[in-house]
Amino acid sequence: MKKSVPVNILELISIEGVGPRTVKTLWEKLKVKSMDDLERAAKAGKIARLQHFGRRSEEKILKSIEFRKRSGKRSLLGFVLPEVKRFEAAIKRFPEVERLVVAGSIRRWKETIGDIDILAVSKKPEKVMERFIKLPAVAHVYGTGPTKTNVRLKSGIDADIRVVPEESWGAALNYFTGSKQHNIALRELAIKKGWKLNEYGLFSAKGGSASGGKGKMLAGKTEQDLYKALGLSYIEPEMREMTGEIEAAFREAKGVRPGLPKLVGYDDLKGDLQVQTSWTDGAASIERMADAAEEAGLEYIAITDHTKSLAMTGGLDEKGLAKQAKEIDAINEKRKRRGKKVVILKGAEVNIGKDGSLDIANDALAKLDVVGAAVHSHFGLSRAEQTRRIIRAMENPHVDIIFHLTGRLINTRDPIDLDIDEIVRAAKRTGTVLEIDAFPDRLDIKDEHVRKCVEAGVLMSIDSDAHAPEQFSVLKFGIATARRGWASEADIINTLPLKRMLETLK
Ligand code: DGT
Ligand code: CA
Ligand code: CA
Ligand code: ZN
Repeated sequence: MKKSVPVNILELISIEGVGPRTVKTLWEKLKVKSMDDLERAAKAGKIARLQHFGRRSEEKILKSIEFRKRSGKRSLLGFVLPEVKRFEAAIKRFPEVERLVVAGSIRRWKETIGDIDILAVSKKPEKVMERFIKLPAVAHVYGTGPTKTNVRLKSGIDADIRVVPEESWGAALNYFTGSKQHNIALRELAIKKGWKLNEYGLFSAKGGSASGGKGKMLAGKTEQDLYKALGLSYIEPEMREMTGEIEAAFREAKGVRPGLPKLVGYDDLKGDLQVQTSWTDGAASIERMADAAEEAGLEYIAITDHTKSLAMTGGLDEKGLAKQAKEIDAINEKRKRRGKKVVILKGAEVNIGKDGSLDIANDALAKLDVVGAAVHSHFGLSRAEQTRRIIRAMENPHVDIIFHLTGRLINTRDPIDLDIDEIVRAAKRTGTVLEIDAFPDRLDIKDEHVRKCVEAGVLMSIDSDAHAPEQFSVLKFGIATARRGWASEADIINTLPLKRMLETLK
């Protein structure tokens, strides 16, 4: 099949606006095999002349290709983490490895990552390197030495491994976790005290090192003792981005407010307020999604299928929502009898029109437990128009949450243009929750926006946007985004138990 149709389908459909049917037409009519072919055809005006295409779709395709090239090669953390975990587990099984952590941007839970930085403790580093380069996942060895090796994996991602001595573990972990800017600030703090900080430890005199230099080792066996010796409270990896965490950690250590936030924890969510089912574009029934949520340790979920103006998803109208409500009542009854814990809430992901109007009547919205509203079209409006549109939706007394506020798809689609500060003020004024959509290519709102909400006292939800039972596993990326935005448990509405969560909604 591949020989008779030599088309790079995955590459082509990764371009926004190009689906399998378009790929077929482009191949049949223009022999387009790759992104480069497509770009050439579009620039020559050949796409516009095809039936059902036209100049606008040609321009859209060119814009998407340009975006793809611009966004480069950083990988989405959520898409590569399963592979990273498998790789990590394989190395942990080496008998010579005593300790192992994946550091770098992965430990800081950045939304995209450049490479995998692995740090290990071993008394036989050469043996570790020998086994490491023989792992089946390794495609190419850039370089290997007694304590450091760089490779490329078969998936195309680069990985580094470094072996450090046990007594330097904390200093090395801190150094290789970064960020680089955070490290530099810590090193400057040390220098101010007349000390030296490097990946081997914190030393009392310049020129010291664990392996024989002058100066006494002051700290560095653990990260905790390192921060403490520098006069700081411990800073979580997600906050190490040089956005004020050093100052906050100083204040915390001295008992001055505001200190460091106590970040929302990875086990703190009690519910999920955005879940799709096979009533629209999800893959599974309401009941299966509830069972999966139960397995994921949740206590409640809101079913939020799309509404009627998203025709391609089979969006529900008022009648459809009423029918679904009856089914939810019946399923809740049945689950209760069987002693199941997860309560299913009635909701919707209501579509916001160009002017901020909603496609479901208010009396139908009033019957739902949770109303989410979201933008799915008109991504190109001006900042003023987009901002006004969202604020109008927030002003609807039934709209509890704005789902994936900016509509961005990381590496694929830019966010809509918004005045975020004005949106945050409007959310505060109207009591509307802003969602952190946890889907790995959304993470929307992003960490910076979370920080603004925390400062303004605007509540957020962390939702999976699950379209299939296994997708509750993405919630951790939303929690990480909240932590990167300095959010505490009290900032996240779905850390509340069901009754209090419902009372807190608008
Ligand atoms: P990435 O891989 O682009 O997503 O970002 P990181 O943060 O993982 O950076 P990477 O892989 O270049 O380096 C890993 C860590 O090593 C980084 O977070 C901090 C530390 N590091 C790297 N280069 C420097 C440097 O020039 N100075 C200092 N102080 N630390 C560095
Ligand atoms: Ca890295
Ligand atoms: Ca690296
Ligand atoms: Zn959907």
